[in-house]
Amino acid sequence: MSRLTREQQESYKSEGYLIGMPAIFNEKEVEQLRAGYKRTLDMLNEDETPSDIIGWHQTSRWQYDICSHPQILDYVEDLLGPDFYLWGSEFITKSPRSGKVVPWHQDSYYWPLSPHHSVTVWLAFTDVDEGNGAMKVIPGSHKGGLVQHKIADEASILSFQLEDGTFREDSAVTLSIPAGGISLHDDAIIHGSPANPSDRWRIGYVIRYSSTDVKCDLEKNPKFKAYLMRGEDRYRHNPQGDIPTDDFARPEFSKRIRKRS
Ligand SMILES: O=C(O)CCC(=O)C(=O)O
Repeated sequence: MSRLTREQQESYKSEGYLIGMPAIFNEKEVEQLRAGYKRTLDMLNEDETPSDIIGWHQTSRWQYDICSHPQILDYVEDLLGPDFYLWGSEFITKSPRSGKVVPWHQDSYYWPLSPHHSVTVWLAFTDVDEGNGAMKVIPGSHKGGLVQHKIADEASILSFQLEDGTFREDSAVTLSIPAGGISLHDDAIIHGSPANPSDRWRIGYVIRYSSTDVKCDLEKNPKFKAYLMRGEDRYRHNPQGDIPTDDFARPEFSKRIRKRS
C-alpha cells in the first residue's frame, strides 16, 4: 500500500488535483470492474442512461466496496485528515463518438455542503486520455473561490456551467489515467471534459468524500447519507447510511439530484 508523499500533498494543496499514483486495480481486476458495471447497467430502466447510476453505493455492496477500497481511503485520508465519510458516487460514461460534454464547473457550486472540504476520486474503468474525452482541470483555480455559473448548453450533462471568460482555459491540464487508476480533485477546482470523438469508450466512476465537520443542508438534499470511512465522527452533523448487503441493487431514488436550488 502506498501513501501520498509530502510533495504530492503539497502539490494537491497548491494545484487542486493529483494524478500519477500507482493504479489501484490491476488488469484482471479491471475486467471484474467492467463486469460489475455491465451488471449494473442491466438494472437500468429503458428510459435511463449510465448517468442515472448515482448514489447506488447506498444499495449496491459491489459499489460500496469499491468506494471503501483501503488504498483509495489511504490517499483520501492523506488529503482530508483522519476523520472522513463517503457520501457520493456516480458513473460518467461517454460512448464512442459521443458528443456529450461536461461543461466547465466547480463541484462545490452544486453541493449544499459546508464548509468546503471534500475530495473526489475519479476511477478510470477504461483508459482515458486526450483522445477520448478525459477530464481537464484548471490548476490552482480552487483557490479563487466560487465563480458565478449560468444555465448549461444543450449538449451538457450538467445543469450549470461557468461563464466564458471567467477563467483561463488555455491553462487547462488533461488528466490521462490508465484503466484501474485514479485522479483526485478538490471540490472547488474548475474542471470539465470535452466530447469523445474516438472509437473507444470512456468510463469513469467518481466517488465523493468529505471530512466529518462538513454538514449537508438536508432541505436541499434529503437523500444525503454519510458513511464513515475512517476515524471518528465527533460532529454527527449528517444522517448515517446503512452498509448495503445486496451485491447489486438499485435505490428507490435514481434520478440525478445535482441541481443547485
Ligand atoms: O468525468 C468528467 O468528465 C467530469 C467529472 C466531474 O465533473 C466530477 O467528478 O465532478
